[in-house]
Amino acid sequence: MRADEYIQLEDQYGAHNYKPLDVVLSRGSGVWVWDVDGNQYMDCLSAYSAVNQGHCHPRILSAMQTQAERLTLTSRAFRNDQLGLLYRELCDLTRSHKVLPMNSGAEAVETAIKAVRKWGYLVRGVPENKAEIIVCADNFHGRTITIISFSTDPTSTTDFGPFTPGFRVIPYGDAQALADAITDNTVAFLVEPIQGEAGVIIPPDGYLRKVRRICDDAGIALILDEIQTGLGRTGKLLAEEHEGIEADLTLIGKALSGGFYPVSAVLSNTEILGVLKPGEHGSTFGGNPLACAVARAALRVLVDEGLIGNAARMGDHFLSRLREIENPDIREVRGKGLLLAVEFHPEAGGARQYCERLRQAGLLCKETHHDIIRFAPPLVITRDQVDWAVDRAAPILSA
Ligand code: IF1
Repeated sequence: MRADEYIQLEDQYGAHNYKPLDVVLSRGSGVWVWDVDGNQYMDCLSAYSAVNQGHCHPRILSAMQTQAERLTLTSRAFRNDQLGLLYRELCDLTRSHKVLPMNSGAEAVETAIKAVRKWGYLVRGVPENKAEIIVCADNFHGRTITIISFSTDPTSTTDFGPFTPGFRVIPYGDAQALADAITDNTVAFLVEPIQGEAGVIIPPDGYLRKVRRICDDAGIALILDEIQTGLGRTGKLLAEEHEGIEADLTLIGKALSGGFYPVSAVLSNTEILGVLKPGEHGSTFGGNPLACAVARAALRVLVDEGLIGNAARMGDHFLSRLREIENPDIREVRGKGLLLAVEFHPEAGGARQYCERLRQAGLLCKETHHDIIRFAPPLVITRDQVDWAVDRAAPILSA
């Protein structure tokens, strides 16, 4: 079939809840993907940081194939020989005490919301149904009704009401606003260390340290959503490490499977996840042996292949080269590790036009919030590949 035939099928039979670039991909390896016509592209989105280990990583593929031939799904009504091993390896790697495995990132967020609410009622004595969670404007934590209930993006919320109560929105990056918003019914603060979807919004230095201290002083839980910033993306295993803090609940997903399988998890100290008793929460596929085997391999690849340090080094190089681009239409070039963004002034006509031209040059990028292009290649990228990317992007971003 030709590319236009694949596109026609998607448009005819699929809901139009996305507006993708009209590139029909059929193969991937490392930082590269190929379309059905054999054209090669560098993937500068990494499936929104789910393919940090590079496309179709052979070690993860092998782990998936081996496990798939042995045992894929048992439900949590029984135990399996992969879950405990993943728990221990995740806790050792992240200095966590407890893990609750789920599938999508949104399910991890929902799990954290349920856990901190219950913890608030049982441990902090918050009156029933009065628990409040503080979140930030311009957040992105997923697409479920409860999660969009605290979104400030009309595209995510319009015509989807009624919404779940119990959330309070404050400005991102403003620690004093957090302190001012806490009430006796507050149980947690949920925040991204860097706001990905909002356009790689990096908070002021020290923000997370201040937030950690405010949560400690008020006795509320700090929930860090590291579903996009975690697992090496910002040049540390977890973005919280840039400020030397530890969250009470840490949410991970996406690259936890290297893009092979939906796997997410809530990492926590014992006290908070410990409030959940048998039968109170779960999921058919949560913690299944195939997901666990894939996740164990994905974590091993991150560590064994030095992808975290590589993300820091290649990110610095990528950022410094992008900052050499001279174009008065560019408002800012920013990033941490390999989570980078180029923001244009609104008068420049939007980032989509650049993404279309970057695609013609062999780079697959995605615009966000109209004026921002995200550059987030797989963490396996080499210096030569960064130079390959910028050599092609610079003339386009300069014009
Ligand atoms: C889409 C955005 C990114 C996330 C953070 C939780 C989740 C996500 C920080 C939920 C998911 C994905 C969702 C995907 C596109 C992508 C995205 F553009 F939507 F906002 F990355 F920025 N926390 N982000 O980034 O995880 O349930 O999707 O597994 O909805 O189109 P999920």
